[in-house]
Amino acid sequence: MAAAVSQRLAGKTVLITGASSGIGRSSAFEFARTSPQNLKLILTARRIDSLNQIAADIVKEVGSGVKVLPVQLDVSNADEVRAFVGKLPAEFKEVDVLVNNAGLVRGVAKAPEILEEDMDIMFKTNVTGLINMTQAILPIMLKRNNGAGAGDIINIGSIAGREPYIGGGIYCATKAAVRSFTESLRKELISKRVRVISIDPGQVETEFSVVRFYGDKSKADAVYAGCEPLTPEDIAETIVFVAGRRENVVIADTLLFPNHQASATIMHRK
Ligand code: NDP
Ligand code: 8X3
Repeated sequence: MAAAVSQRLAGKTVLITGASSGIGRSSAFEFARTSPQNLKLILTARRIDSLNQIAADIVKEVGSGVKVLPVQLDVSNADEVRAFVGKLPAEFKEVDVLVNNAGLVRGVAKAPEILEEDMDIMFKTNVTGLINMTQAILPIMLKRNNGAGAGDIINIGSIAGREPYIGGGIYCATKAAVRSFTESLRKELISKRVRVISIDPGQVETEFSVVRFYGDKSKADAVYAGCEPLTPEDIAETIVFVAGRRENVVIADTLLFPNHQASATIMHRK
């Protein structure tokens, strides 16, 4: 099975947003390990130093069969996203797989205490950023095969997009918007061979909660106290799995929980 996935991914160019940490970073390694002979990876995020280190670590681990291009890109900046494709080197322009992973949560405030700044950054990153990236890359996928199209758009949503919870009014709304956009897109592209895929994780331990609590690591750690969250590698394996299916197979929608979780808020803690 692994060999088939490796063959299907061989020669592809995979673009991952938010690749400097967590799920995006793990996905970069997972793609490289699965198809180490012939793969191109475009890794984007705001922290270019982290991306450079990840690129070096990947090549060190799997060898030069994987070409890695780290690119500083703030997906919340529409001008940067608009200029992004034009600046890609020719050998990286033919993006086959777009993993729209960049995203964040800020705070646990309830209305009417939600900060305007937090609201703005969550919508600009999680929603507008994801849509702008999709619109930038989609024309590349659509013109393949004489207009029949080919490619994968993998959007990272969340259980939060299916089930709003107290203190998550804005984050949940952004992920519900991602879910809705993803479903519209799949319908819009039904006559094309572009696969539109949604992956909704539950609780995953990454920098996510540290960002939510504005850098307060002790508050972030408390989120995972007494339970065993998913790891970013768990989600990365799923991302590579869906991208590695036979071209006619669309894993349209996936919800992943750790074993102690049954909904956004129902969790068993020891
Ligand atoms: P991390 O905080 O570890 O990673 C988030 C990534 O997004 C980082 O690489 C960060 O890079 C990047 N990012 C944030 N803002 C921007 C921006 N404006 N432009 C470009 N990149 C940006 O968290 P996760 O790995 O957990 O999060 C990845 C995705 O998974 C998110 O969409 C999140 O909503 C989703 N998710 C996470 C869950 C969890 O429990 N952890 C559960 C469900 C979904 P940088 O700071 O360098 O820009
Ligand atoms: C992250 C999962 O439940 O913290 O998307 O919103 S949750």
